[in-house]
Amino acid sequence: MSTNRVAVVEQNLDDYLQQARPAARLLAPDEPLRAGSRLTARKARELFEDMYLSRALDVAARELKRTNEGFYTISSAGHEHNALVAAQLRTTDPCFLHYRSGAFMNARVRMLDGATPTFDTLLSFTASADDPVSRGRHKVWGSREAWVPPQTSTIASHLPKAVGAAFSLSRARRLGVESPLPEDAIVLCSFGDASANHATALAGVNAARYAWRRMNPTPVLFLCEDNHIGISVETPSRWVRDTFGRLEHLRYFEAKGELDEVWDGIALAIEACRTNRQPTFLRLRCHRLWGHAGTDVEAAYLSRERIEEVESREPVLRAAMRLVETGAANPADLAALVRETRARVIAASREAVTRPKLTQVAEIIAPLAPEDTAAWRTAACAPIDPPQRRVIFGDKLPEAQTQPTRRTLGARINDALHDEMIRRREVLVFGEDVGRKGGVYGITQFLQARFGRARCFDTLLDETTILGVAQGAAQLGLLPIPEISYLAYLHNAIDQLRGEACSLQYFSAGQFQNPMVVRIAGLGYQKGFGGHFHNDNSIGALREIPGLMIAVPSRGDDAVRLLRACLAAASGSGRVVVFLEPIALYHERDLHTAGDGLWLSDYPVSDGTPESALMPGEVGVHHPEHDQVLIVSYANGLRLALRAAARLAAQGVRARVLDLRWLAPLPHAAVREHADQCGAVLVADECRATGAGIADALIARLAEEGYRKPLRSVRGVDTYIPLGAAAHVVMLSEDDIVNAAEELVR
Ligand SMILES: Cc1ncc(C[n+]2csc(CCOP(=O)(O)OP(=O)(O)O)c2C)c(N)n1
Repeated sequence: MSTNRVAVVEQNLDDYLQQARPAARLLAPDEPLRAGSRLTARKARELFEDMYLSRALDVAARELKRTNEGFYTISSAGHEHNALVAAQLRTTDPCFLHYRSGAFMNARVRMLDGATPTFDTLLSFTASADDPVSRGRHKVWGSREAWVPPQTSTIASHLPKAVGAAFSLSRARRLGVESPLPEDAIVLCSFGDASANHATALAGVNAARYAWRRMNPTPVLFLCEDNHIGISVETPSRWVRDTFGRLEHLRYFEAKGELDEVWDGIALAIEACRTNRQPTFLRLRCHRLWGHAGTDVEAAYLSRERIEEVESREPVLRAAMRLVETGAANPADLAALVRETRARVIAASREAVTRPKLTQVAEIIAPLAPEDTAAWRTAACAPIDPPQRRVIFGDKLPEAQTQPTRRTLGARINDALHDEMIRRREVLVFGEDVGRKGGVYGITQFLQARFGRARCFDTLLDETTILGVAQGAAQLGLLPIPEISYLAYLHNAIDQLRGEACSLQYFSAGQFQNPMVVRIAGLGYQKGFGGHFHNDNSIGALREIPGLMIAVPSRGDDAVRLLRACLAAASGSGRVVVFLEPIALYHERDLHTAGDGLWLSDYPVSDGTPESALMPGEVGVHHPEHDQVLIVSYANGLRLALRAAARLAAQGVRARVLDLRWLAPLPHAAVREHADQCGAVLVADECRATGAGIADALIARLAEEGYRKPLRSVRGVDTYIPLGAAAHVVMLSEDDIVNAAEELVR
């Protein structure tokens, strides 16, 4: 068997077009291919152009790989019928795409003036900095003008955000948030048949059905491009239909057969989705040509007969046959089109390889973490409309002077959420139990009653969905504050932050954003729930995510000012921010002795002064007059460190305490400044020894910068947190801090 199946498939098309006889009568441009079909001859010829262009680009991709000038060979060959979907959507229907979407994109950008899909695609294959989507960072299918947020070749991870976008179409409108999309827009999300089994895909479909069941318009069209195989593993026959074809709250359609039949099948699905605003599933029969990617030798797991059978059914050849047989085109014209397309693609690929590549670190990472602290501060500190505050807070303004105002961390976060929802009408607060109950710890209390169910609502029990919905909502102009009720619950869903939310600006060169502030209740020491899962002192998985910002308040007044900065960074620069709340301090009132009330705080009003917010790098300093040892900490560790400092003072050791407040980016400059003013540095890192990297990072930085004074760290033990008293054996303690500080100064 010839190992070059690319050449075989190309030859099959050429052979057919050479020997085919024109139909007895050519169709007029507006005539349908078959009586009753909605596909006209003109449209069918356009589709063939888009489909064959995709094929020629796939051929070029393999040639570029062979000459080591191109870097991507996951092809669209055999999936070209997806062009028929694109051609029946509008460019104002957002699309989250499968990686085999070459023909889809050609048909979609055809609707835009001046689009250059051939060259754009070649620039992306060759990882050129001129690639208009990712600017050389990855091969992605995407387009700002055509509303296609880029996806890398991840599988299934885009379904939840597509559902979030569909859900948010009407939600944004209802809240008066300006929408660039028309009222009857729908959201398309495509994926493969093997990917349809992925937990994230099932989460997406489930979330869409659930949202619809709860009477939320959710016009998402799930397009399953079913080629019956995932890399080498065959999908059982009828699996997709068996799995998705009989679900309540999901309309199900199939499209297969000849070009015009596929067209008409797709039309029904799109129409149903657009008209009913209901989640809709469309199975599109596809055939995968040439293996999973250029590196995959299909012959290793598929028989020759099977490969040839697929080649005989492939959609470009079938489309050519259908066009010729129906008289929509004559074979000579199609042959000329094929020849001309091949020549054009080859010429463009020669040009593409000469285009610049990314070479500088600064250039590569520029869109990863855009920062504009001056603008963030202005936005974060601006006064909030007094009449609106009076409506929401009544006579109980959080800063009211007429009564004792000092309140706990939890209460202050709640106050700040109120203020931010007043300030920004696009803010949504959602998660498990945040609505009617007001959160497990009461942090979102009253928000639903005061701002309505459209702005503060309970979600289904799935963190992947929560973070997916946040992304979709954010892409449509809303500013989500999703809540993850416990830090340990994040881990089943962290790909939504790591692989998706934080990578969007990077892979779209800043053209798409999904700003959000994810509130996560976490860390150890809490008295209500013991044991692992509700106590989790490990944040390494967050700290390593490129571009993610992490703020960690420990006191109420700080929390208010940090939350403002987080929202301003999200809103102003599209940043994804985690606001990590130490559960054990939510309702803490005291610092040293019962009843001292030193962990309560007043409410810092947003009054236009720069102190109304705390930007990255702005640390908290306690006992600045002390200089014997600097104790650097955060969250629960701050409270332990302050208590330890008091004990140390009684023993004549003068400890200054620095609260990091931001764990990403870490405030290295501020730490260095105070370290220089003190005789030693002790990092009190409440996370387990390898679970945060805070102590590692700070000490390494000081050491590398030539800090010559004594350095030490104390940390939690590397273990899950056990139940009961055993927890205190493995978590960082006040004694650990006191002992280490004493040793340091001795
Ligand atoms: C989370 C994850 N697991 C596994 C993979 C590896 N992988 C990439 S594509 C693929 C097969 C997908 O098959 P299917 O969904 O049928 O799409 P097709 O490639 O056939 O179009 C696999 C297993 C991946 N990219 N991501």
